[in-house]
Amino acid sequence: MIPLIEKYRDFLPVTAATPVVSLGEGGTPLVPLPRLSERLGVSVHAKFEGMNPTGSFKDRGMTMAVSKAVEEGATAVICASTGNTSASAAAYAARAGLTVAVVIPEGKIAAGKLAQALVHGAKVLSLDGSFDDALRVVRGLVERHPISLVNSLNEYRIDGQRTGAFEVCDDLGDAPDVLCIPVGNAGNISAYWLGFNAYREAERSRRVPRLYGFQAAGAAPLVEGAPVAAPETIATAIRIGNPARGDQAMDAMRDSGGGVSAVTDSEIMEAYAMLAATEGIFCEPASAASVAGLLKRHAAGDLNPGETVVCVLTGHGLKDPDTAIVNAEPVRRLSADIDAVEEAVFGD
Ligand code: AN7
Repeated sequence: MIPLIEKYRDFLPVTAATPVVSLGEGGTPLVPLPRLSERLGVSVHAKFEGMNPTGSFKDRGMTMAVSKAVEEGATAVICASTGNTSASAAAYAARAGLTVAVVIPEGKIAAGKLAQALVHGAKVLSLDGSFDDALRVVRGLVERHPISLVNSLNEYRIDGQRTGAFEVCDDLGDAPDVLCIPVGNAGNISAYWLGFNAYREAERSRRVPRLYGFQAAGAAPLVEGAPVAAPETIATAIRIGNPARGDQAMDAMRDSGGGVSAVTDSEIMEAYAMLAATEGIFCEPASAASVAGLLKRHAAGDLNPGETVVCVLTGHGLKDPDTAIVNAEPVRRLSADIDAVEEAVFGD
């Protein structure tokens, strides 16, 4: 296992004294999507971040945030979360021997993520409110207590998440033309932009991509230009109405020549099902927003033929089994009888 911090040590604010807390994060596959590429006339790849140790991209930032928290003498960490940050914080805190509290919006976190936070021993606190309420509360708490905030407001999280951009460039031999990425609290898209620019400055790549960010239509404050008081979407990971890094992300998209747009829940679920059924990739609904968004940008004429596109699939589909099952064909129940099974398998 090569810890992500070791692989990109030159680009990260660590020293020989930093205790590296790692679970083998990063090094996720850049998977070509041949069917989608043929359909769109561009070369599409998925950066499958679901292959990180806790099943989401959050691990890239969490290895940094928790390593630095230990270096700085913290004994406890806290975050607000729509689910994946809490799963990652819980795992890395367990690894480091820190106590961890996670504050989540009531009833709106996918089953797999909740299971992870619980099994790693986090104190799980469910608020009657949205993610935005949870973040407001934890920001207040860290003012009152010496506890380390590991949301993406923490700069070390952003430092670590820049490595996603580094890996994309290493795999392609340069940056892609276009990066499509879901946007919630707007930390990851901000980190990718910093990463692509840092890599170009270091002459490890020659260009930077256009960034197309995508929010769910019911939770699209950056598209609407104002916070959304009651965000709602099936993609619970990005059910966020007031992104902490919204301005930074908007600047990044503008400077890159890209932009932000919204995708509906039905567009998200179509892309989700298509990826699973025709490309063999099971990502969570929020992640499929990047592919739903690519289809929308393509239809609007925003892509040039033959361009290289990377869609960041931020989390694994196994995070949210309930959404997968509810939206699929029902399981057929049969008697334990060869004729019944034969009819079911070979009949129409
Ligand atoms: C699968 O876990 O905000 O724009 O608290 O889990 O950096 O917030 C999750 C966000 C995209 C959006 N895809 O990233 C949390 C949380 C998945 C996510 C996002 C999230 P940001």
